Amino acid sequence: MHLQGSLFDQDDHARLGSLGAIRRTVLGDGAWIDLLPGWLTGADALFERLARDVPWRAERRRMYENTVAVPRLLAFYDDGDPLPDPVLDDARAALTRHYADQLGEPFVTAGLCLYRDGRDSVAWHGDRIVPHRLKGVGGAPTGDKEDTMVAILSLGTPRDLLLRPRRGGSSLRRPLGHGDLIVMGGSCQRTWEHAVPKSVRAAGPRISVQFRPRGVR
Ligand SMILES: O=C(O)CCC(=O)C(=O)O
Repeated sequence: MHLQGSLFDQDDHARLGSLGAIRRTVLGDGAWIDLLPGWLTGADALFERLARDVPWRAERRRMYENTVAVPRLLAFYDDGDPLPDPVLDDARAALTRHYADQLGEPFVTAGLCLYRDGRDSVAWHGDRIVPHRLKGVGGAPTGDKEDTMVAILSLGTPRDLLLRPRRGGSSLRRPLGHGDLIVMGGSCQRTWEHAVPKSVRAAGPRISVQFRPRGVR
């Protein structure tokens, strides 16, 4: 795996910028995304450290009659687990502070994906809200009404994140890498889907770090 670093970010020390410059795009159906290109400087050096130090797992998943390899490597840090780099603790804390009023709860978990090259990908999906979170008053499920946020910090080679409305319609594309931040909010996980498609062009490695509130996977 070889990362072609960014010419504009030669910093070895990972540093977060201000979230004040983040820009919102309203997608419709109650969904929105916030984008902040280059939130983290020193992102390539952090990529190298995480690629080397994180205990990456290859997973297999059942698909109909077969078990197939999940086309990316994964690591998951649950609530309370020490994160693999202190700047990720800072990022999670900064996101929790910035979105406190809108989210009303902290970002707690960190899921990491390593896309080794253009053959690695993630298929169309919305993140799941686990059942214990879906109990409304009297135990009634409220899952179809629940809004949440998922914040993704991208490191390494930019890859396209696609978003499309579940009810049909065209998709939009955001290339994300080298320290870019995207936050998906409102109804985005239930009224829209997202994916990182395979790339036919040669693509270098990318790591995404997804921060989520409790009970969102
Ligand atoms: O890598 C990304 O930017 C997206 C990851 C993702 O959607 C997921 O792991 O659920």
